[in-house]
This record gives sequence, C-alpha cells and structure tokens, in this order.
Amino acid sequence: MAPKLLIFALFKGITPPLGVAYIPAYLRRYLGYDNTVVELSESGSFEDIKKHDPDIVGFSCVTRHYNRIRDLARRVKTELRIPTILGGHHITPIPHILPKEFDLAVLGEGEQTMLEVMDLFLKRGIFPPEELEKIKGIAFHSSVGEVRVTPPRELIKPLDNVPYPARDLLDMEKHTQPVYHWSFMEPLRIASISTSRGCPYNCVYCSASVFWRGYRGFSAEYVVDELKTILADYPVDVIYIADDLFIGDRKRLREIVSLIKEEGIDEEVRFWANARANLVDEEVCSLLKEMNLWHITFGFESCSEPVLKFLKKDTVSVEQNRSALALSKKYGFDVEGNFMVGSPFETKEDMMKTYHFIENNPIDSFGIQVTTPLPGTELWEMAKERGLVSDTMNFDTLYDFNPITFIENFDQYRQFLMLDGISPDEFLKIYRKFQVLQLKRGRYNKLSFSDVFSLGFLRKCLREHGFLWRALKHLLAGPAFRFPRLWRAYQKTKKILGVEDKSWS
Ligand code: B12
Ligand code: SF4
Repeated sequence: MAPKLLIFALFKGITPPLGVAYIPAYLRRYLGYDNTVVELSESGSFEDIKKHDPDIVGFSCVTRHYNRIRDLARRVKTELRIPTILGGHHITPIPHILPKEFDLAVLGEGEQTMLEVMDLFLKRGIFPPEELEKIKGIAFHSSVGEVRVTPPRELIKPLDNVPYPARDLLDMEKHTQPVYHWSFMEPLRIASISTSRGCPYNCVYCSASVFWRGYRGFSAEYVVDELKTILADYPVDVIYIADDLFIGDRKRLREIVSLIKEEGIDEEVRFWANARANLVDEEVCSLLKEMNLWHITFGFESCSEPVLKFLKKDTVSVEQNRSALALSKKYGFDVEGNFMVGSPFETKEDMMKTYHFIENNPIDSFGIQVTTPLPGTELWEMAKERGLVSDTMNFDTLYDFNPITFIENFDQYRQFLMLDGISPDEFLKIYRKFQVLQLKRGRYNKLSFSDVFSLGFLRKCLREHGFLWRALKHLLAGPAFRFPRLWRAYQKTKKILGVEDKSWS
C-alpha cells in the first residue's frame, strides 16, 4: 500500500474549498497515486489528523488559520514524526518565513508542484535538500538551516489539463445538506464549482490576484461537463461559482450559457456567482438570466469616489456600482453587495456615503468588512511601511473578517487600523452603525415576522414577482433551520451592538 497523504484544512461552512480536492485529483491522473484523504476539520483538533494515521500531511492554510495550523504541524512533527507540507494563500507571498514545523511549502498553484514533491517522497521517503532544489515553486530548509525559495512554477496551461476536483474525497453528503443560507429565502442544497483562476485586475487589498498571476478559464465544454457530473452525483438546488470573476471572459460566458441551455441545466439548478460592476451590462445580465443565475455578488467596496479609486485603482466608479445594481435588479437577481470601511485616507463623510448607498438602494443583503492588509497585497506593503504589520507578526491579531469579534475585541484590532481621517473610536461608532443597518436589513434571516408589517415589505410584495410566496415559505421554514443556533447568534449580536428590542420592530 502506498503511503497515505492527508490534506488538512480548517473549515466551517457550507461549500467546502475546492483547492484541497484538486491536488488529489491531479495526483490520481498524472502520478497514478490514489491514497489521499482530505480532512476539513471544524474543531481543528489534533485528533482529526491522528485518526487518519497519515504518512505525510499537507496543510492548506489562509492567513487567519496560520497560528492554529502551525501548532498542529508542530504536534505532527513531534508526536507522529512525519513530513509536513504547507500550501495555500498565506505562505505563498511570504515564503521566506517558512518555520521549522513544515518541511516545505508549495507556493501558488499547487497541482504540478505537489506532484513532483509526492513523486520524490514516494521514491525516497525523505526530502533531501539537493533534490528539493530541483523542484520549482517551493520553499524549504537548506542543509545549513536557511529558507531556500526555488524559482516560480509556470502556471498550468491550458487549465483544462487539470482534472475536476476529487469531490469524492470531500464529505459531500454533509456539505450538500439543505442550509438556510441568508441569501436565499428557503433551505437549499448548494454545491460549488470553480470555472476560472485569478483575475485581470489588481485591487490594492486583494491577495488573490497576486496569487494567481493573471486570469485563466476552463473551457466552456469543460465547465459544462463538470456541471453535468456534479448534478449526476449530488442532488443540489444551487451551484455556487467560486470564481473571483466568472464574467471575466465574455466570449467564454456566451459559450457556457449556450451549452448550459443546450443541456437543460438551467432548468435543473440556479446559479450564484461573483461579478464586477464595470463589466456588467445588458448583455451580461441577459446571459446570466438565461443560465438561471439567481444570486449575484458584487464587491462594491465603497461609494466614495476617492476611496473606491484608491482601492480598485480607478477601474470602477461609484456610478458603475449604482448602474450594475440597478441593472441586476431589473433582471430580477438577488443582489449581495460587499463593502469595506477603514481604508487609509477615508473620512467619516466617505464612510457615510457608503452607508447611504446601502440604505437607499435595493441591495438584498450586504457584508461590511474592515479594510485589512493581507500578505502579498499593496496594502500590506503600505501597512508595513507604517510599522503596523510584519511578515512574522502574530497573525491572530489581524482582523479575522468577523464583525462581532471585531467589535468585541476592538482593543486588539485598533492597532492595525489604517485610519488617517478619523479616530479609532469614532470609526468603531460608524462601524457599529453599519452592523445595526445590516441586522435591520437582515443578513442571517432576511425577513423577520416584524418585517412583514413594514412598508418595505409591502413595497417588495408589489414590485417583485413571487416575493410574497417566497417570503411565506421563508417565514414558515426559517425557524426550523434558524433555531436555536441562529437565534442565539442573533440575540448575542443585538446585545453586543447595544440595540434595544423596540428598534427592531
Ligand atoms: C471561493 C472562496 C471561498 C469559498 C470556498 C468555497 C468553494 N466552494 O470553493 C468560501 C466562502 C468557503 C471561502 C472561505 C474562506 N475564505 Co475564501 N476564497 C475563495 C476564492 C474566491 C476562491 C477559492 C478557490 O476555489 N480557488 C481555486 C482553488 C483551485 O485554489 P486554492 O483553493 O487556492 O488551492 C490551490 C492553491 O492554493 C494550492 N493549495 C491550497 N491548499 C493546498 C494544500 C496543499 C497541501 C498544497 C500542496 C497546495 C495547496 O493548490 C491549490 C490548487 O492549485 C479565493 C480567492 C481565489 N481566487 O483563490 C478566496 C480566498 C482564498 N479566501 C480567503 C479567505 C480569507 C477566506 C476565509 C478565511 C473567509 C472567512 N471569513 O472565513 C475562509 C477560509 C476557508 C478555508 N478554510 O479555506 C482569502 C485568503 C487570503 C489570505 N491570505 O488569507 C482569499 C484569497 C480571498 C481574498 N482575496 O481575500 N472562500
Ligand atoms: S476584482 Fe476582485 S478578484 Fe480581481 S483584483 Fe479586485 S478584488 Fe481581487
């Protein structure tokens, strides 16, 4: 029996990350190696590694998980005495920090590099530094204890050479249980697909564009075949397209839509995808409508012109945000907007422009995050220059994209805020305002019984075809899914925000 590779990630959520499943699929096809197990651990306990009795462990790691993954790797090294590999978004831009807990790191796109690493492991059972030196796209410890980074690996082209992710290694039964996702008004089974890698833009805060070095798409035929496979294997209602920019290539979009219709996939599932405001026009919307897109997510980020210009390098305007939203609503999409506050130079007035945009526009749901420097981004370099962060900092103290812990532990986070135009305390006040707006508009439960008596509800009933029926289903089915966990979260959030009960009715 071949040695067992365990690929391990921390994950709690609905659609599992697919990167961990692409690696074993590639090893299967091109190395003939088929003894990988994938563990997506909610608890992050060492037992979740040990129970698999692995011979080698590959960790997939984003920044917020780095400390926990490093602790686990330390235990793997001391208690199991087997090799450990680090892959994913955190280590890729800062490979020189590779700590001793890991034998090596796979940088960037992982499939071909991991194939060469596993090939070496299967042949030698160890990782001699002189052999590692020959593998592109890795970092490892040299014989004199320095971190060696090898030249970058070429990206896989054409992308169709990468096989579909090995979903059979993910617990798909668990991950396609109906969920009461806040974007949908009914419990739905959701699976995901990745149809492209990267993005042609280069927003100052985005680590994904740095990581992927450009945009590549799978061909339309590949995408639609994969969709057919998913639908044949799993009963799902919604397909989440996990791309940064699904609509990045218009010609490919046309081909995908035409094949989806030809295969009748638009009648079987609805879609959810990310888009970019400057790329949305009548043609894109009508194509998305034809393929049965239901939910569209935009990174609107800011509705202050100078802040947006800074964040997105003058590639999108507030007017384009506004018209993309209006157009999406015209086509009946459920629109989710993501926003950021706390950017350098952003003033209170800038933030309030974003606030009023959300308040006065028909966005169905929204997320509001604090501008956070992530390794690899231009923002990271700016924060470094200001002495706010460093490549070897304690990454647990960086904002973890959770608004509630941000408010609860504000004193811990205040030191990393990149504010010039406003004091941290004033910023916190405004940030709370956004959270209150979000709860009023509903994030986890789009509709509460008290909403039914509001003018907004009446307006939506009159304007949106089918809304009343969806709302009724939501109100009836919701509690079963919401209670008790979501209810507790809702109550806790209200308490933390100091919102009086009367203001919710
Ligand atoms: C879709 C997505 C999600 C979805 C994933 C669901 C799905 N069905 O795919 C959801 C919503 C669940 C999600 C969650 C989170 N995400 Co996310 N996500 C993405 C997004 C847009 C695409 C991910 C993807 O599918 N990529 C395609 C696959 C092929 O790439 P990959 O996963 O990176 O894997 C490749 C390599 O990284 C490498 N690799 C990865 N792991 C390993 C392990 C080993 C051993 C090896 C050898 C190689 C290797 O090889 C893989 C194949 O090439 C990326 C941005 C991006 N474009 O990559 C952000 C991104 C990865 N997410 C990010 C973040 C922050 C998160 C969360 C922490 C958010 C949160 N608030 O909880 C969680 C963490 C979840 C987790 N455990 O990974 C950040 C990470 C930045 C950072 N430095 O930390 C990114 C880069 C977005 C961004 N720009 O900020 N995410
Ligand atoms: S458009 Fe999105 S994926 Fe592309 S660089 Fe900007 S934030 Fe990143």
